[in-house]
Amino acid sequence: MKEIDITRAIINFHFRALLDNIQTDVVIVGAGPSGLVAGGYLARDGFKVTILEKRLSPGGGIWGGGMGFKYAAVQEEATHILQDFDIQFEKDESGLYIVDSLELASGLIHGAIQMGAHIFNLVTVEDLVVRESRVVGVVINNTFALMEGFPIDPLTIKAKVVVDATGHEHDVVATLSRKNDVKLNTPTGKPLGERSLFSEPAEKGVVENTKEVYPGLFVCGMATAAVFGYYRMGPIFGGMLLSGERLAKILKKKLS
Ligand code: 48F
Repeated sequence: MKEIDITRAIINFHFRALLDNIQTDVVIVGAGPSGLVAGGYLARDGFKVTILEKRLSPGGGIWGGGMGFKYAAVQEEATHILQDFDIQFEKDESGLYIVDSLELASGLIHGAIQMGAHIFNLVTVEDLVVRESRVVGVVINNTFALMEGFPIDPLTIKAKVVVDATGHEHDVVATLSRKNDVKLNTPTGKPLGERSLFSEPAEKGVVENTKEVYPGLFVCGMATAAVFGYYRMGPIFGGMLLSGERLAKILKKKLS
């Protein structure tokens, strides 16, 4: 075993994967529950899916359950998604289903990769490529470079559609709106901002508002609440999973 062989193999595999993804069908920004579900289902249906995650660990807001207590709740309507990703759950006396948040995070990551999605961690989407009033790609940089504030120019990925799955931050839509004179598909043409916690309508709102917010740019998961002015819901994850599933159906129709 030679050290140089380890190094060569890692560099070869990484850059082969990266080169294979610089032109893709769907870029999903953010590897939280909604992005992972959408990415997994789309990849399983044969689309090329590239998920970009700025942190070291994909999984977004799943890992901490509620307040660091490692369980999360899921409604019955979403348990078929848990089954698709081979994640165990248990019925609570309230009628809700409870999952171990560590299994939920790792199961969604593993499932999405097994279904064929490509996840790149430590990659931050810092901007978009917009041509003729349409989002046609993302501008990416190394997370550490951005954290340190180094003056390093970014690279780009070309995509048929881009998805903002960045959660509360709604980073992609916020950047599009801030940097360009664009009118979003919202009542004011701008992101409306998230409202305080109200679980039941929040869970419905997140699924209903999974849609195209600007030509070529879709929104799913918690980012929908921030963009369309809905409530947050706390550690109940059915809405996130169903939002990812709904997005996959919408994009499958659009891209087919
Ligand atoms: O927040 P997050 O888990 O997104 P989600 O799918 O799920 C929300 C729930 O976790 C929870 C909730 C549920 O009941 O309220 O909050 O809507 O994951 C979003 C991911 O996007 C990454 C971020 O690190 C996180 O892992 N992210 C955010 N901005 C960027 C990004 C960016 N500019 N580039 C790349 N990744």
